[in-house]
Amino acid sequence: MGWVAILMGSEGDWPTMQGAADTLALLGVHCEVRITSAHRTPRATADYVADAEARGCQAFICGAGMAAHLAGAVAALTIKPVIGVPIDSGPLAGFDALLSTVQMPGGIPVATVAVGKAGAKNAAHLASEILALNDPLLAARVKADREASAAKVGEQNARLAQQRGQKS
Ligand code: RP5
Repeated sequence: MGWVAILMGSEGDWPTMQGAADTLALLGVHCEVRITSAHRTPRATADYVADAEARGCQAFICGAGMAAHLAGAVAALTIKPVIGVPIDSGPLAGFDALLSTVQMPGGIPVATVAVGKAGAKNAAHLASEILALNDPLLAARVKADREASAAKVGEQNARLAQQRGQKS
């Protein structure tokens, strides 16, 4: 079965990126997590991408803040899907990271998700959906997770209706 690499530029990104690891675990997708920087450790980043690809990595999730070039640098090195998570770690609250991650030149795509924790979670969902294209058991788990998420909304609606004494 394929697996996913979660990369981030600094240990300060982990509280955000942990959501991606937790979501992959929930969906039964194996992942490796590494701190590696496009700017501070460019050669180690390139070496890791080559090694991960050789070991069967199917998608890369890259989180970075500020001048967030990690996802783009990884995308330049692989034709596996790369998902970028902009992180709000700098004084510009993630807007800098969003633009740095999303504004890739044509031909080198980075699938960019929302800034911060929702983005990290969605990166894991998107990676799982990509792997599920060739894995029916994973596809069933992804579908079950969607259904559980919808059921939660239904429960919230019923609870609110009960509090307000109205029909749900
Ligand atoms: C980026 O710069 C990292 O992804 C991090 O979000 C930000 C700040 O890193 P530190 O200076 O805190 O290590 O490269």
